[in-house]
Amino acid sequence: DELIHADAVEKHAHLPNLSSMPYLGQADTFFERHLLSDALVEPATAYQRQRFEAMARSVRDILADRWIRTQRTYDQANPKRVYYMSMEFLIGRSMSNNVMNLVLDRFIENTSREANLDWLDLLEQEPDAGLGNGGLGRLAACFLDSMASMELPAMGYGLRYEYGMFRQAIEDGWQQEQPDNWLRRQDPWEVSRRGQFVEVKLGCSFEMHQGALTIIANKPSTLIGVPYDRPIVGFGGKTINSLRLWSAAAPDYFDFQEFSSGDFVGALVGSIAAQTLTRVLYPDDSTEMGQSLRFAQEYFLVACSLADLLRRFRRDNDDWNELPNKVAIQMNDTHPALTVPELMRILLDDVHLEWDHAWDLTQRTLAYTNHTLLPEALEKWPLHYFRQMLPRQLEIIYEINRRFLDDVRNRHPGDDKLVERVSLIEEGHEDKVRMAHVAIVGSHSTNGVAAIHSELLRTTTVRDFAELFPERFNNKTNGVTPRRWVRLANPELSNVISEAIGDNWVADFDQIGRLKSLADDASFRDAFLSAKRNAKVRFASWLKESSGQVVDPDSIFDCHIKRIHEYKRQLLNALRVIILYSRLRANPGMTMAPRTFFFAGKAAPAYKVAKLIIKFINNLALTIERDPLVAGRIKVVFLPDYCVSLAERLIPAADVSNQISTAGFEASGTSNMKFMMNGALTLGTRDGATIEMAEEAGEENFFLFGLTAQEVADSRGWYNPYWHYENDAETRHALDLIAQNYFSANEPGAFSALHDVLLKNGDRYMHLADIISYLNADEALSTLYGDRGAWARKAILNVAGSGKFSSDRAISQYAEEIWGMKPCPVA
Ligand code: GPQ
Repeated sequence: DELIHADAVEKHAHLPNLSSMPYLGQADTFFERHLLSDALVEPATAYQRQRFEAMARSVRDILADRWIRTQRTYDQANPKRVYYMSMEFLIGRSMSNNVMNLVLDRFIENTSREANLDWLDLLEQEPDAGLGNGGLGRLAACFLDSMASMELPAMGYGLRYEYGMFRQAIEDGWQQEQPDNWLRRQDPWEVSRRGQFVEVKLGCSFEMHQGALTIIANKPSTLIGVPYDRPIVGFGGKTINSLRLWSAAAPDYFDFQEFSSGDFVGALVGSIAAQTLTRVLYPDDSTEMGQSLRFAQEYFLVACSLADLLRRFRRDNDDWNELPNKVAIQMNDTHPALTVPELMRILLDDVHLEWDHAWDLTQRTLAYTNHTLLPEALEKWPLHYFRQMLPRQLEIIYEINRRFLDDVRNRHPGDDKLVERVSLIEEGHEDKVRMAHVAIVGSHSTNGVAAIHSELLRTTTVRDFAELFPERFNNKTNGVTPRRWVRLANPELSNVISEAIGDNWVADFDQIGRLKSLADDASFRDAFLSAKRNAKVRFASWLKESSGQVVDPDSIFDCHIKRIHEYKRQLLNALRVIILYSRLRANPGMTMAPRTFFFAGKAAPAYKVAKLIIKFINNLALTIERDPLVAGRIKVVFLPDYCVSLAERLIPAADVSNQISTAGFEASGTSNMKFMMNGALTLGTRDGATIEMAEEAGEENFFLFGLTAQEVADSRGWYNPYWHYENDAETRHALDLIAQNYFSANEPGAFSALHDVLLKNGDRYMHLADIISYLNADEALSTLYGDRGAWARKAILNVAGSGKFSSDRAISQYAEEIWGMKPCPVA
């Protein structure tokens, strides 16, 4: 049982010795008490889910003292605090992560033995907390881990969606969305703090009409935000921060007017509408989204969080000038950008500061992270949403804009075009507020999430702003936590690493660079390869058990797992597979290492092309499966319901990581980093953080291909997919197979829309331009696979070069360069 190491506490001698705590001696009684008094069952007859809850409660008991002590330390020291505001926190499961960070291996071992528990099976009882769509939400979760591990006084603010990201089922190849009612059973980690509720005043009301939440414009109402806290355990269990999630509720008092008019039931039923606001996460990722309820959710997050953090600030400080010295607010994309007008509203209307004073404090407190260059993903909210729901905040935005544009006119007299471009308001047949402009103008820092992304942000997307305020722009390349993504997800590889360089790399990931000198060490290579092979065997047996699918652990595990999006080019990967398949069919005697191509990812429910891509990959899988000519040589597997726990299983088993977005479109990517840390080789374009990864590992250890961002931009005007179709026989053959219904014999025409995307509609993401170089890189990679020593060497150099991509590094740069913060260790 790899998760249980009897010697773990000794190995982590530099961490606090939790095993000296008195209750660890009676672990089983601890656990049994929860079964008896919370679930009222006899331990012997308890269901596995009840055991999970009792175990989680036991772990919470252990961390409770430290959690309270962390808060007390902050209250006494009154340090500068950072608030990470995000509409998404994709945290996944908490049990094993908390156990790891608390170094409770021995406690778990004792309890499991004495209570006769199957620990690994118990872990499966916990649903993923899927409160996010993809990279942006997972980044927020990794950042929380790093902030706590680095002892920063930090708090995450988000929404407590009752329904997280939908569950994806595949039926007849098509994605079906199923609700993810993850809170159906009480979550053992969260603590409700009803006493700390806040009030949110809105210019509108909510009513239910035919089962749907409806906004009633210009009828002011009050909502209640109830906070639910989740512990964020820093590595070693020294610091335990909170993630505070808001749940919407109606005020406890009735609407007296309706009550006195006799409509007792009506007044109560009305309150159901309010509670519906935080019911569900919008399942859109980097796509257009304009629902007014989403707008209301965003305001609700901002209003609750600001009320809460300012109440705390006022408790500990009496001078409002201290605000930027005591509070940093990081806005995770523009989703919480209403923080700008809301903070201004409070400082003007409630605190009664002068405009300039309020504006100075606002700008110095706020900072903004941009996560995309895709124009359709930049939020713009119709003015009438503001008029209906937030009239005062709109007035404030107008005034911010008036002053800002006056300043621009002063600095650039006569440049009306510039004024039009930078205005916070976009005029058109429907006027809109440009939220990215609000965020940039209202804050002191705007950062991108990888070097190339920050550069393109400065030189293209918001170039005018970078010229007006150059000092505000900076880069913070993303990172991921090596605790969850290596130590926890890949215990066997972790042990191989620790045997070689000690275990300090878990907390100080720069140490991983020491593996470099072992890349040529034959016995280390062997240990490394054997850990990798065992991870593949484990994945294969999990897959067989959970779905019946059989994959060969001796084939190359080639992975492409992320949201389905045209710019991420799952279609390019599919074209590669079709061409390799065609080569094999044409020449069955050719030598080629056996391959398994894994795809996984969800499509936004309204994104038709993305859903069709899923169907296409599934049909491709079936066609290949049914072809005896290629049996045992290539296989395509679409893994349904991609989520954090699936990533934790697959990434350790991956040989090849596909990071193949059209250059210039993927802001950073973060799964690319997880693959690298787990010893996969990257087949990728020069995009996002992949560029920096190759720099760190050495380009000779990477498999880069395709147009650069510059080349993509330069050829935009004349690019013609038909040229590639006509001039490359393999490309043409692949497209013809699609057109001839080779993959849709029983569904003629099913994929004509995809054929159109690639040819008739101009191939916006330039798939065809990159096919040949993709295949060349692929061939170099699959040939290398035959030379196990050479493969191991490159893979080890990749792991060794991944030090920069720890979220600890990213967070220390945010803390130093944006927040101006220092650690506040817990006594
Ligand atoms: N990202 Cl705008 C999302 O996951 N969702 C979004 O709505 C937007 C961006 C991603 C982005 O596509 C990746 O390249 C980044 O690595 C990730 O954010 C974190 O920065």
